[in-house]
Amino acid sequence: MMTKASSLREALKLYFVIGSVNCRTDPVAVLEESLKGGVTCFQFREKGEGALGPNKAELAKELQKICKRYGVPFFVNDDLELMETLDADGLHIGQEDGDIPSTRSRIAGKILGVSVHNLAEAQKAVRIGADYVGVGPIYPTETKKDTREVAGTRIIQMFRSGGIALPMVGIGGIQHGNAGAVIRSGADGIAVISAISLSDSPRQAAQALKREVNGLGQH
Ligand code: 3NM
Repeated sequence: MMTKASSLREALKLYFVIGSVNCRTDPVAVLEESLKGGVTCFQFREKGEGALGPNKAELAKELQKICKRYGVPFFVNDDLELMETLDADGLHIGQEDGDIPSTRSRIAGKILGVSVHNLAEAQKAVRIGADYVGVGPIYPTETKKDTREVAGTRIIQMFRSGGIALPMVGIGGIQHGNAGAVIRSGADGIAVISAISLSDSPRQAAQALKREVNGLGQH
């Protein structure tokens, strides 16, 4: 498992997030295609209307197996028990997802990602020992209903100039054409749901995003 910040930064470049409700077809196939297209890490986020209940663990296991096959980290959103049961690579939590410091101590040795929306939250994430932060929504999104206000890429610049050096990804409405701006603002990577999961070709969508993240795509 990677622990060094440099390899984590690399792994965060093209961060794909889904649960069953985010896909029009089989999530297992969607994930595998996205990995063929160059996704660098994955988060299982089984949330929202129509999400699976306790049997979500079965789907999570299948998705984890594919990530292992491709050598890509597998993170679990907001479910410490599931993360522990699967011995996943890490956990991602939001500000509303329980006590962050105690979560940190429970998952020593695993990657902890925290969603933050302002400098104070980002500074707190640094203090409690988060390994990376997710910042959003950068752009308007249809995928998550209860987001904060759209922040724009300026929030990433503001975090960086405010001294937040932690590995960082932007999330929310990121797609081909606006992904490069997120990186140029100082993020290490982009986290996306629909740009890949709802694409007719998750593989091609991932490829195009990867090129853009690597500075080879549209500007
Ligand atoms: N978190 P899409 S926005 C899961 O702002 C999530 O913290 C957000 O989906 C935040 O890539 C978001 O389809 C949804 O816009 C991202």
